[in-house]
Amino acid sequence: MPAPRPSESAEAARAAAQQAEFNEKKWVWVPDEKDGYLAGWVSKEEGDFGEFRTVPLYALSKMNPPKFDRVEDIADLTFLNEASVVNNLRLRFGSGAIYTYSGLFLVAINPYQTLPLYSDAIIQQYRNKRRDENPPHIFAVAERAWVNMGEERENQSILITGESGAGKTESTKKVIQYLAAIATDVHPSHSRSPTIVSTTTMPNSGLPRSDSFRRGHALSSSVSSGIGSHLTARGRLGLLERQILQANPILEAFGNAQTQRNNNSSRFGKFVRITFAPDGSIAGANIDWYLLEKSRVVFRSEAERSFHVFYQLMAGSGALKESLLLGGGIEDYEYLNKSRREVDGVDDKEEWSALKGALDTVGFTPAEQFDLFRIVAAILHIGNITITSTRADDAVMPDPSQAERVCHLLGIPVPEFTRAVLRPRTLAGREWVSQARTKQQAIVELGALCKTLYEKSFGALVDKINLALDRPSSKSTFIGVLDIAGFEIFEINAYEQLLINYTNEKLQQFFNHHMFVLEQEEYAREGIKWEYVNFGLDLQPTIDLIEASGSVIGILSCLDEECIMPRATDLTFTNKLHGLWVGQDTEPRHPGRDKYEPTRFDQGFIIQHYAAKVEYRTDGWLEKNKDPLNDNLTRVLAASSDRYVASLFAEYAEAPATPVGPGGAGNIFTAGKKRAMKKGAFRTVAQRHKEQLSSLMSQLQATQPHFVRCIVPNSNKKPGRVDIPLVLDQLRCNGVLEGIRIARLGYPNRLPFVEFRQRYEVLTPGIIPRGYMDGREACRRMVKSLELDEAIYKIGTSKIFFKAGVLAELEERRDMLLFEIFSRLQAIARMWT
Ligand code: AD9
Ligand code: MG
Repeated sequence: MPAPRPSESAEAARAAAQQAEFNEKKWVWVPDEKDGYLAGWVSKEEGDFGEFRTVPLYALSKMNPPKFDRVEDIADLTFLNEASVVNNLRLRFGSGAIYTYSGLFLVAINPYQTLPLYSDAIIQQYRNKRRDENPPHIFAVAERAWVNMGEERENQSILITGESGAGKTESTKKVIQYLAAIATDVHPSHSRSPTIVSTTTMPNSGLPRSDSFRRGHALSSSVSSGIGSHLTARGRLGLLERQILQANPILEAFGNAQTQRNNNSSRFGKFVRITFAPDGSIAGANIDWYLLEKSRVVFRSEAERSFHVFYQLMAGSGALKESLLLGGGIEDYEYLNKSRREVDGVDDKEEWSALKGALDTVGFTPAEQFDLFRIVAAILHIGNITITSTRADDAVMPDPSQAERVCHLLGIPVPEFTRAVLRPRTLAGREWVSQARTKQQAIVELGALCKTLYEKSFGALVDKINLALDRPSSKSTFIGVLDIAGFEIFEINAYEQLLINYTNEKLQQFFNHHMFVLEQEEYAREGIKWEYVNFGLDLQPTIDLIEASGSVIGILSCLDEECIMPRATDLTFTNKLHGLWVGQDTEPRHPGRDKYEPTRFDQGFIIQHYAAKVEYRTDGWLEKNKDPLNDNLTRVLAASSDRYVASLFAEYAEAPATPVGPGGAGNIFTAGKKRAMKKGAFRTVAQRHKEQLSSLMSQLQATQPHFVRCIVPNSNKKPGRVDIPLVLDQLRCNGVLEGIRIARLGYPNRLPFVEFRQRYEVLTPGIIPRGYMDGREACRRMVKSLELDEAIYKIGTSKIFFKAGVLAELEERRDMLLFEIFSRLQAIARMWT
């Protein structure tokens, strides 16, 4: 063995001492209710425990030797158990390392403080570098996506999930800022340095794609400015890049709100695709959105706010408010004054200016901006309409002035609006009749109108952004960033949770399948035989249970059916579900049958998801799924004299009135199956979501995916605190532990032959002769001499693969040996001094 250099030997001695100390006991992780896991050692495996804690052996997990402390990739741990994973994350987080890899995942823990991790210098540090050349970082993920896209000419996706407040939207912004910064470096017209211009304007049509990307990399060192607003201020970014960055504050104003968990919570999911021209410069962007929580405009808990834009507008320009008839302040509007009005540390007036600036940059004309705010104002006015009732319980609007404001803003006639709300016309048999609504019905109707107005206007807003930014071309490729709510388990789980969890089940299946394919490729490359099971398919039964339609039915299609049944209720729906899957002779062929259970007390059911069993309560599902708006109202709006309002309801323009069903005034769901559906219109929430999700999935399937998992460290938004049980729950829900489970099915630890030999040859002295020896043969001789069981390793063509835990044992043997050697050296040294 060659003599180690002094600093190396000091380091090695310390490591060896740590390891030796570690070796003295049998260290384990002991489950603990409060802290998740406690470090402990086994004093006795049986018998009298005295004051020690007694735990069954199966509850213990093995601890990794100290060499594995703070590893950058959790997959490198030799004992892959929950406790070790969470301990590693905790140790790293404690030393400011918020990012950690876990195989294919990047785990990001929200620091709840500004860290110096995103400066331009750091961007440069990640430029053109492989994952293992830098500490884990969101920039490394963006960089890899960018390089892969260039080299392999394949679209890329970055899938970011996590629970509310975990940092998904911040991560998304970091990715986009990184891409905008590096793509600007390659864009000739954006560069001011003459050397860059002369180099990048060289014709590059003859070059392979990767070369033109590389060129950008090589030149990027001359760039010294920051990202985001920095760059914008200095004019480094081109208009398109600025527009892309500025699309975000617009989306956040209209789609985000203060909630108890996050002061800037996204109340919708989004998939943002940044498209790149063949030279690596940004060619455009496109945004798809999912599941906007539109009910927030009408109601939310007292501690939360409506969407930011309401408060920004109220803090905004007086002249505009005047033309929107918005007198007074927040306290004067029913839809705002019942809950929180301010967010700590946020100045709505400043945000208003930022929003206006962003709308200008993206290219909204003053008239288009007015349209957006007109809808916001109309909603506030609708909220202030007073409805009372007559003695016969018919709804009336005692003060017409409020409806007049609404109608003025929406460009519709007051009598027709009032009639549509109070006494809509419906077909009863062959007769058209006006049916009076009760006060409660009319209030609900107005609320539904506000939700629809807001959602449609949000859709139009995104369409407009896309029109400004999207320049599709057959030659461009994209990097898509998905920012979508992660798996949710609340005290009470409603329809919204089912849709979110269904989405996450599909995304997890996508991950599992992707990991399976990569693992399979790796084993095949290394010529290793292994019994494959496609872990991606594990989740299919649960997915089928939710989404199946056709010969076997799923929960969502059952709900759709129930929505057009006369006299159906949430209870009849729930019973129908039980009828399908509970009991002896029910749908035995249904693949998802085992994943379904009835609840014992409440009206609901339980689904076995990959993350956990989740109990859903079915109150209100029929209404939520129908999302009904009475078609008297939609027709009035479709005929609005205002072009914007009319365009929002264009799909209802020609709709014939429908016969009344037992459910109330006409909407398509009470009309039975007779009515021909117009394509694009009148779909249930379930249908729309299934379609959107399947379009998202097929886009993702055509990309090379990258996975980011955001974690919220504590429930108090405090820096530096880690609530271990909370983190563990998230690791279970976000698929990190699932990924580890899958890794363990194979041979998770792998070392190139050279590395294996370098590190462990000391354990097999004299086995490998001096001079050259083939790496594979050397490994083969070493494992033989180490007497490793053939079941726990595989030798590939360039790497050796191990089952979990094998490396820990080799480490232990190695460090014991080294410790002995160092002790002896120390003794000798003492003799000489
Ligand atoms: V929600 O599902 O939209 O409610 P997100 O998107 O997961 O949620 P968000 O990105 O909005 O959470 O982060 C919440 C807050 O955490 C931010 O407003 C920041 O104050 C804080 N945060 C998140 N990530 C970082 C970070 N990398 N550095 C500093 C951060 N602060
Ligand atoms: Mg968010």
